[in-house]
Amino acid sequence: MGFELDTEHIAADNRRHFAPLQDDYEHLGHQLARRGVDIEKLTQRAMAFRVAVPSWGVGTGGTRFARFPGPGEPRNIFEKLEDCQVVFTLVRSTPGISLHLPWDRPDRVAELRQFAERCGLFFDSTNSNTFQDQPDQKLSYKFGSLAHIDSAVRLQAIEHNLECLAIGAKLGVRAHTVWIGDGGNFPGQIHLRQSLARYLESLRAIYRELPDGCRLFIEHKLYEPAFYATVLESWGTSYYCARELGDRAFSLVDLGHHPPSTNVEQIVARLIQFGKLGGFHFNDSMYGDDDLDAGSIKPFQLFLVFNELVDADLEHVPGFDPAYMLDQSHNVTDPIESLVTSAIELVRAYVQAHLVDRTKLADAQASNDPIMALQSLKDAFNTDVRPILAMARHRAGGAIDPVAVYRASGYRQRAAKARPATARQGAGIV
Ligand SMILES: [Mn+2]
Repeated sequence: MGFELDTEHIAADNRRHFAPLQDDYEHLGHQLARRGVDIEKLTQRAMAFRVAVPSWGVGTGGTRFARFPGPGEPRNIFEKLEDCQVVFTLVRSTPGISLHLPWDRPDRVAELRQFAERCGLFFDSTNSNTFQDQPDQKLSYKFGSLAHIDSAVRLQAIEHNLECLAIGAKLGVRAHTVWIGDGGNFPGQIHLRQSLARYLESLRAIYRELPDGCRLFIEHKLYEPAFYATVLESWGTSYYCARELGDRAFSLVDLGHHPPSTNVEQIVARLIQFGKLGGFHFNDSMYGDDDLDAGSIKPFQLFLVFNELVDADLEHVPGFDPAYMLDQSHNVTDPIESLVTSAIELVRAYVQAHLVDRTKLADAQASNDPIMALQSLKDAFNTDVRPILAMARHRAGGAIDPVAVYRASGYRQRAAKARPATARQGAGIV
């Protein structure tokens, strides 16, 4: 490609920022020491945190009204990996890629895997798509896919998922995620119980073919594209299906797939307790969308979700091994900048959750002291951990000030010259 982000450029910028960062880091270190916290342990945690980037996330997304493409958008999966490499180089916490099929179906799988490895990346999971029709497709998904009334459509949707599993096995992925758009727009359109039974039967056919070392994640969504009833509408139905399928089937929580004002952290806690939390699609939303950047609207909720995750991790809950992925639609931002800042928001919530004084919290709960319980959470949430995040990036070879470095690098301008716009398939978001 010839327009990579220059790591010397990052190093030079870091040298300018290092002295003030060191000051802030030492000051925070003293403050945390008074609370009995070792800042170095938190920095180690921050450096170890990983979240996967979706292959579809480096292109500009869109709404059902319009899509406004930006300059230098990647035109194929190789160019998408180039942009993912930029995100990884800047923040150092995003080496995993969540691959969408068929949007990013590789012609030569081995070549793609090697290319990813040369970029310092790997494929974390595959995602199937039976929510839209492809040009070469025999039967339409207009009225559903895995839960369709016609067994021939269901079979076609199953076979697509089996193809995903085969490609995923060659790429070495550890999970396959299924989200379907099946549902009804009007009361009476679908039989509520029979459609779920058909969905489950289709999933069983997929589950049976799971390669060794691969987990199946099922993703629920309250509504959209179906506006009256979605087949897999809630975490409860998702849990039921995952339990029916077997030990390697898990529920995936997309933060934006619930009604507004839902206690998502409690859903997370329930799924952990029931041994069925498989992974996350992180994003944020104000109303009913699942499109905004993680941590942009409800950072306290994100912190509370991570509080549950860290609590389970510290307790060594058996089988607890959630996969973290971003799933956002970047409609008005440079996708690289959104992915960089979102990845940082996740590390922030993760580190802050590690700051919770769990003894104090347990004591407050045991003595029915809601104010002290809340305060133990707020003490963690209100701690400005930016010096820890910046130091973690710096030590891992990333950028202290990643968005500024990226903008100054001219990467997007070079990409615009190297990648003239072509007609491309519309980006969707699940
Ligand atoms: Mn999702």
